Amino acid sequence: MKTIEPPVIRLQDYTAPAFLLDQVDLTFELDPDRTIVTSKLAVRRQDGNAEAFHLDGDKDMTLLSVWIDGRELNSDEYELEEESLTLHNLPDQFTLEIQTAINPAANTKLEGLYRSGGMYCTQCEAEGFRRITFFPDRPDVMTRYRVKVCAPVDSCPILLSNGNNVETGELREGWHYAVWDDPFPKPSYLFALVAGDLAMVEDHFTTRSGRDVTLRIFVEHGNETRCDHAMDSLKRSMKWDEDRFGLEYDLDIFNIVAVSDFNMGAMENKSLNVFNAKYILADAETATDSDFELVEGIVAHEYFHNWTGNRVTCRDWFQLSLKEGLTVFRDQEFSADQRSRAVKRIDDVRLLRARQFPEDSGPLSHPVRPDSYIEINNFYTATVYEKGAEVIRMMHSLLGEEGFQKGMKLYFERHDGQAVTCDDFAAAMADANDFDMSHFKRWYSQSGTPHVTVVEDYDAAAKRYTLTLSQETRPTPGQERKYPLHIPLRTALLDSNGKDMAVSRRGRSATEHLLQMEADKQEFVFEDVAEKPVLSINRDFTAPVVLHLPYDDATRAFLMAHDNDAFNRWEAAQQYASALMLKMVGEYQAGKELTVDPDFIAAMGRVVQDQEIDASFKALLLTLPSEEYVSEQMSVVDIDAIHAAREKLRRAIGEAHQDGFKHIYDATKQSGPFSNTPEAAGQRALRNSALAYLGAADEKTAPARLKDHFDTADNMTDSVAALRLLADVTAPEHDRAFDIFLAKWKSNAQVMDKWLALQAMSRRADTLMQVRALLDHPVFNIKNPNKVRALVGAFCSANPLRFHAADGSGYDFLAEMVVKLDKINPQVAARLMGPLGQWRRFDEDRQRKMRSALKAILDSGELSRDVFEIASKSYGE
Ligand code: B3K
Ligand code: ZN
Repeated sequence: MKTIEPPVIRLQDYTAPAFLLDQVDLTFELDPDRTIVTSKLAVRRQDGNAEAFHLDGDKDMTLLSVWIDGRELNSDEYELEEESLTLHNLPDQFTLEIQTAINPAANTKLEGLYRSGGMYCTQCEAEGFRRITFFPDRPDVMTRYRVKVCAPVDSCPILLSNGNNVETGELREGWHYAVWDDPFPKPSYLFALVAGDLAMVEDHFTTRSGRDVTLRIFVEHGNETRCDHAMDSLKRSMKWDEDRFGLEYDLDIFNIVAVSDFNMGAMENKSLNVFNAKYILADAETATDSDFELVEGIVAHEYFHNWTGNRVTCRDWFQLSLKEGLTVFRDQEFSADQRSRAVKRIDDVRLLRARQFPEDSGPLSHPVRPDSYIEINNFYTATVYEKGAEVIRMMHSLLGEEGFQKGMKLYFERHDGQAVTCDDFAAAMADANDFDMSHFKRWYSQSGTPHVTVVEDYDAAAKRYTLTLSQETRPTPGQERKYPLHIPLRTALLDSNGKDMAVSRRGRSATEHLLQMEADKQEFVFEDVAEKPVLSINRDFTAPVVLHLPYDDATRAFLMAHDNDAFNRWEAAQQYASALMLKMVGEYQAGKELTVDPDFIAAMGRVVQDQEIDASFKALLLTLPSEEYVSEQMSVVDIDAIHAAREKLRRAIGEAHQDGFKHIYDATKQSGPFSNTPEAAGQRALRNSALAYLGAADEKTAPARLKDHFDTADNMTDSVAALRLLADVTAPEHDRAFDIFLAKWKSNAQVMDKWLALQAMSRRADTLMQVRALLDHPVFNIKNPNKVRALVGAFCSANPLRFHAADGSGYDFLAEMVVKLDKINPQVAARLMGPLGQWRRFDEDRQRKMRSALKAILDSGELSRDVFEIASKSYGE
């Protein structure tokens, strides 16, 4: 390995900052190749023993001059290294001025100040501010910012930064400036600057205490009409945060800017959120229903950060989940309150299982609060975000809504304006409720997904039902020994009619009980249990665990039909289907004919016929577990077998219930203008699910049927549904539909991302060849993260059948792309590598090929910290 191993940063080494800042004044003279940044810091010694003041920097930045209290330092009066500037012999209080030159046009890492489509924008979280100026770039240094932005009027009529615009004016020939002052102290990662020629959409929101807030969304000219949904989502988020959390917005202005080149989804910079354009722009013609939901969820998420993240921030980056887990929980609750709660919960659990569970059982497994990292950008993970949100949700289940809100109130009373830790959050929850969180907090420090095994016993004579639960978490890297966790499980017992029985536990009679498991093995006794019950446990997925239940198929079918907890109804269907698919996998591997269980087909038939359930929930019940989910349950993944089993089952369901699906397809056709209400979206989801089953049932007529669906679609959801299925087909209809789509939408970046991804996810055998050809297509651009994720990301992460081709061609392709991308954008490159880290789960031949792809990356020359960390941890010993 040629890379010199970069240092490991550890939580246990944390020390408080030696110097604090009272004020920061920044001046930017914007120029594409040479922007001059002047920073003036009012510095105060915090630690009397501290000798040196350490400022972070970056090798892409040039230091021009350093001044202390008005005197310029000679170069022998400071230590300048590639990534730092250190000052010695300092007074207790002083003014430090630093001038740097940076090159936004050459910044392909998209961290710090960069150019995107002719505008200037910034991304500073986590450590991008140090690419703008030398600074104590750590979240526990909070201060007030005053920012002067200078630029030519014609190319940059719009000049934005955080806080309030307090001054504007003319400068030399053709130049102007704007001064922005942010009254709220903030860490450097929340700094933002945007300048360019942008169109603006404006609206207003009046807070409950009467503050009139101006809301503005800035987009490229021509996109003004595509902001309505984002603006509406913002206003609903502001109102919801007042109603549910009692939290109001705190400034007179809230700006959002949409940019085309962005590493992540969006960024919560104080009063100047910067978004990946993909998560702002949405209209009936170009956005799918899932796009509408994502825009709503992400706009809400960034807005909610204003309190959970900005007003109270993280002490250090190990505490990232303090703001992310909590804010994800808040955005999930917002979306649940806006649309179907059950459907939202199921979607969230599917995401957790698809992304977090594999992460937690693989080489990159880490606790919600990691203990160490090489590159913090690698820790914006499903564990920190989604499992972090589950940890907050469990606190909510344990304390109830009222108790949880009491905890939130105390958290803000104690910590507003501070940079704090996950322990501080848990302490506020504990103290406000007089609840002992000491055991529960292990969820923050222990990695891995607990497995809970359930054994039941019913004593008919005593009318007593006893559950014996045991928990086990398998070892993860760096954590050999695991301890029991505090696991809340909402539970009910169903009678033979499928109704929740009133049963007693510890003298309290109720139809639902929250079991709290704390030991490795524990008994839970229920009294007054009139008949042998059917267990419904972990309702609404109260705990993020894997359950091992003593159910047979008949019990699963019973719960699928009767459980009054919608989540567990869906879960029973999923478990029933997974068990069946695994059995079929066994048959496939033994070279036998695959047999389909008629009882399962009949159970699905009852779902098809059910008139009571709403359309979106029905569509979910009809969706078989993904190939990835089933893989998770196999000791050695056999993608071909899983694919064969799933296809066979889909065909059997489609054939058996053709009439029912035809009826659904016709009955759910909508007429009149497009509507994006949850009801209308539900109808579309159900109709497209019926379309898929009809196609599976009759492969001969499928291409024509799909092409007809495509031709008659009057919205993006239906067009994409048709293309997704046509993508797998080898027929003239395939090429025609993809060509028509390209011709119609080639100038729309968001739609072209879909066009690329749909082709990359095709199950056709020639997919990798197509993907390679698309790398040279004019709509592809390797410097644009959305395009890379749409083409390379979709192939490697969302097309297991072709990515895991037996000849290793998928692995070699990914290695080649990672090496190439690492030179351009390390964050994007590192994020593509996840699938290679799963090598231990595959057969020996694939293991060898996956590891050799990782080795090729490690041996390719100098690597970024980002790629080095993921590749070396994934490769293993
Ligand atoms: N906080 C940002 C993510 C920043 C990513 C830095 N690599 C978006 C969010 O979670 O809201
Ligand atoms: Zn966030």
